[in-house]
Amino acid sequence: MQQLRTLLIQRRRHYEPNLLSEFEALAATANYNVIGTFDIVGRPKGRFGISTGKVEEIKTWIELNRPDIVLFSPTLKSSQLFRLMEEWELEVRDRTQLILEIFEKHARTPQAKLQIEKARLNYELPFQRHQLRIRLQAEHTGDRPTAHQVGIGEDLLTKKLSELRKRIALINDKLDKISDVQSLKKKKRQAEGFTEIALAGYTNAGKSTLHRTLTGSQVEVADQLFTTLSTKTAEISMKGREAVLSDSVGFISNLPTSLLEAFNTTLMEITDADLVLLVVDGSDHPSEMRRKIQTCLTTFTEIGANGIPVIGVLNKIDLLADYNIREQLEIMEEMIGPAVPVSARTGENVGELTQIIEDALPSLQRYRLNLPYGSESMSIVSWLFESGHVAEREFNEHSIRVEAELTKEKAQQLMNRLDDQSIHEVDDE
Ligand SMILES: Nc1nc2c(ncn2[C@@H]2O[C@H](COP(=O)(O)OP(=O)(O)OP(=O)(O)O)[C@@H](O)[C@H]2O)c(=O)[nH]1
Ligand SMILES: [Mg+2]
Repeated sequence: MQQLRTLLIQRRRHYEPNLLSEFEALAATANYNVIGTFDIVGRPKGRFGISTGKVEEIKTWIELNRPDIVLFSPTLKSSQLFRLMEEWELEVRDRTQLILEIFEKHARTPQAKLQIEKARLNYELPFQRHQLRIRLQAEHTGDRPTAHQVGIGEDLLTKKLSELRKRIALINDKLDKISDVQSLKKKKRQAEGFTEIALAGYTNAGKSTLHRTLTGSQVEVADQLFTTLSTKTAEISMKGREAVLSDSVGFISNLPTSLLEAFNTTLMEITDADLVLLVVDGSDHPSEMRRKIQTCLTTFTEIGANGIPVIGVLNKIDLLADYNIREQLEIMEEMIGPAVPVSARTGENVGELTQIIEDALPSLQRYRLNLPYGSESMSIVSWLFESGHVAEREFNEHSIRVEAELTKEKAQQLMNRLDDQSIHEVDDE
């Protein structure tokens, strides 16, 4: 595909961080060829989003350098985008459209495709409204449209918007069906006693690489933003318990709300976990690393994942000197809590991470079960066997005696099924 010669424009307030290099990485991921950049520091202006002086300055730049397209960060109002396009006689897309394009390019599963279509439709509703109004006005050059003509336009607009809303409702139905199947699978895993661990972190931090190293999965890894969009769950071996590790979509500053909403079932993987591994790219400059961690913590709050135990994973230490590792770890400990340095790529210190994960999981307690011979007891015992919890057993004609290592939650579930005399904690001593 022909690469578009692209001008990137970033507008930010003086207290906002410079995200130009991240904007460039987004543009590169979407296959744009960046030929120039503007970093405009100042207050947002109503008409164009930037001052008319800047609009003129950029117009001159465009006449000289002839880009094919302009990408603008942050997100603009539809009216501002249209005015800039008119002024510069060029297509202008904002950061949200750019992120949507990347998601579209990387979507592999039907669920991810539907989620993105939903996000795009929600994002485009105001644009459709605006475009129809403009078209209507153009049809009445000079004069203002009569009340009757406005009425016809409004009918068209209402029709178009109701079609879009119908499509969104249909997508929601399909997505609900997919998520019903997923939650069934999840319930089954929980019933089987699996511990759920989720990888989370800024996009490109190395989550999928760590997933491969810890589980041997073949998830896609690339030096691009948003390579992973759908959740992949695989078993991870942990001493004395069964656990799954899930890899899913990464975070970014100012993730468009429409995307956050559309991906909420995917993000639930994190909300529902017993433990979250927050993967951080240690090769970033400390201030950049702080900004990304802050974004992750804010996103946790937005998706309701607060309160879940978190272990910080300082990744890519193969690129760091010992001195930098210590400095970055201090930042992580201050912002997140316990943190472990690893290289997901070389596998360095990953054994240590596994140990720390095991220690962080709720500890197992040994229980003794005395059960009468019968089908109900057999089904409990076979579940205990299948899930590898049985430490000792003794069968005779009338009863079954089993000792099993269980989490407190699991034991509570069993207690609800059994009478009080049948299950007891066993002291380690
Ligand atoms: N040097 C080094 N590079 C790494 C390490 N871990 C991951 N990477 C590289 O970082 C880039 C991103 O890795 P991914 O595993 O795809 O990152 P991700 O967090 O899953 O990214 P998204 O799915 O796009 O959000 C790839 O080029 C990896 O090879 C590491 O420990 N050391
Ligand atoms: Mg990934």
